[in-house]
This record gives sequence, C-alpha cells and structure tokens, in this order.
Amino acid sequence: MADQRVVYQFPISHYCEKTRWQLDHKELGYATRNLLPGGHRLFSQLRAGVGTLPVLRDGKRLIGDSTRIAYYLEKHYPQVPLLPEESAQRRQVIELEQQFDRYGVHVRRWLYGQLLGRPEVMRAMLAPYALPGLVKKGLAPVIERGVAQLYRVSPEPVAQSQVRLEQGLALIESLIKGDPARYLVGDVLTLADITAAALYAPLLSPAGSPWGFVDETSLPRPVQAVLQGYRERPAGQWLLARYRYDR
Ligand SMILES: N[C@@H](CCC(=O)N[C@@H](CS)C(=O)NCC(=O)O)C(=O)O
Repeated sequence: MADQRVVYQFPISHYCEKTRWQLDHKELGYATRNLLPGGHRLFSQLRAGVGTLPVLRDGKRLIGDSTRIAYYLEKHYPQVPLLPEESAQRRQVIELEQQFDRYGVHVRRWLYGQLLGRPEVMRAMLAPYALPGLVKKGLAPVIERGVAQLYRVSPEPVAQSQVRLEQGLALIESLIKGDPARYLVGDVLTLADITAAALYAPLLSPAGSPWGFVDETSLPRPVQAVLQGYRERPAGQWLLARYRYDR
C-alpha cells in the first residue's frame, strides 16, 4: 500500500533517487518524506541504524541504505526483477552496484566542489521544508559548512574525486562498448544501470531528475567545458538515454 511505504529522503540526494527509481520501476507506490539535513540522523539512526538517507519504511519495517533497500525490494517484490537469473550476470550486477555506489561519493564531492557557495544550491536543498525564510537563511551557511566537512569538499579530495568519477564513466563505456543504447549487463535494465545512472545523474541534470537548479551557463567556463564533455561522451549519452527510456 502506497501510504504504508515511505521513502525518507533529501529530494536532491542521488542515493534517494536510486531508491525512488527502483520503486518506480517495480510500480510500487510510495510517499516521500523530506527530512531536514542534520536532524535526519535522529530518525535514521534510531529507526534504521544508519546515519544516511534514504531510509525506506515498508509497513512496519524500516530499512536504511540504498543497497540494503535494493536487495530487500528484490526479495520481497520480485516483479520486474532487476537482478538477472543467470548466475554470472547476477554476480556482475551485484559487483557493479557496489562499484557505482562508491563512484557516487566522488560524483557528489566533485560537484559540490564546483557548486558549494552558490545560493541556488542551498535554496534547492531547503526549498521543500516549510520553514520561515529567516530560519532558512540562518540554516543555509550551517548546512553548507556541514556538507563541506562531511563530504570532504576541499581542493585536493575534489581533484582526486574527478579522477575517480571519470574512471566510472570509462567503466560504463567499456560495458556498453561505446554504444549508449546498450545496458550495462545483458539486454535489459538491471540494478547496475539504475545505480550508475542515478548516481551520475547530478552531473547532467537529465529531464525528469531533481537537479538542474543551477544555470550551467553561469558556471566558470572550464567547469562548463568539463560538464559538456561528460554530456557528449558515450557514458553521458547513455545516462541521458536511460533517463529518457527507462526512468
Ligand atoms: N551508502 C548509503 C549512502 C547514502 C548517502 O550518502 N546519503 C547522503 C545523502 S546523498 C546522506 O544521507 N548524507 C547525510 C549524512 O551522511 O549525514 C546509501 O547507499 O544509502
């Protein structure tokens, strides 16, 4: 029942997007509840034993972490499966889900490295919460500092994260053999595709995704060029195709 299933989320979190996508793919109804960054831990730690979002409530059960949620959903809602039956392919999907989850950390750090400090980022982050304007104004710099600290958004780690995220793009390209129409494993969408596409999506803000609140043309030229390069290469085209055809 949709009202018994709730995704506790930050709307612009790419890990939350991964969980929403999986639920949507399985046509499982759900409501979303936006938790306030920082305050979310009170709920997530106590109720699901994790410090992060997403947390899924399914009836009486609470499950934290997008990977655990993914396997919970595959087990309890096997319709439209996202894990192949065939064992070699299944192993590959499981491995890729783990790998792209790790690349998601680098996508986030590199992107915050380019965007943190721009007012529209905090505006987008705080938009869903019914708080007085003055409170949001006071919270924004606190959350911004928290984000920078929590995700290690400083020049050296940000530069390293760019190298790492580009390794992930190269991995996508080797799996699809350069063809944006292909899936990562086999001939159908799997958990590997959803994980990779959702976790890289903030770089390209595909239509229908919760990003795109920053006007790319207002970014420094070198950053625009990097993003344009990501969009044009086969991995970027693949990601946009996954959003167009499978999201
Ligand atoms: N491994 C976790 C990572 C989730 C994650 O990093 N979520 C971020 C938002 S993108 C979060 O909750 N950050 C707040 C925090 O760490 O306190 C998952 O797959 O669910």
